[in-house]
Amino acid sequence: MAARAHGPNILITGTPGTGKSTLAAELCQRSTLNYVNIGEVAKQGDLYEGWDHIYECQMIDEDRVIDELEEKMGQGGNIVDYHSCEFFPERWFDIVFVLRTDNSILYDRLESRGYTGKKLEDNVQCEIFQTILEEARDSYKEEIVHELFSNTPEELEDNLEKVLSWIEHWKATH
Ligand code: DAT
Repeated sequence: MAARAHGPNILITGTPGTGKSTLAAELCQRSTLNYVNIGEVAKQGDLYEGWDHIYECQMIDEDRVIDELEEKMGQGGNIVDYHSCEFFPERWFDIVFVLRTDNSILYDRLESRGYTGKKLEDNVQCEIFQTILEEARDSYKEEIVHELFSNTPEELEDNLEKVLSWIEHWKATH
């Protein structure tokens, strides 16, 4: 099959709670692209390499996740959602969106998700220090990395329209 026969591959990344899965799921509803939630891929294939005692969660086995997705990503047409971005092969993505949320809004979202203590504080710090944005800029060509603000339903709608028009443009030019 020709490379990217099913369309472009898009990475949606950002601190937990910035709205990645909300945006990615809605984009998949409104386009022909396929939703790839890395947390779900790891869960379905039991692709873990141990327990993280600090954050009390499974640690995903990055190499096995990459092997699992390699063929699908080669075909194209995927929207990948994950809160980290440096371990993916750079060649996988045609564009990278980094979602950003104001600290106080993010704090409330994570608290209502049940995050407390260190997990809550560290995730808010991660957003304050723009950790994921810098990781994306270090890992991918600068011109394909775009920051999107995701504080309000209006911004969510703007982001949907921006990404959908980028997808249409990609399809018209490939
Ligand atoms: P993530 O997948 O990055 O962890 P999410 O999509 O689960 O984040 O969103 C976290 C919560 O915030 C969820 O209750 C939906 C809400 N949300 C997401 N984007 C939003 C936006 N732009 N405006 C208001 N609420 C939003």
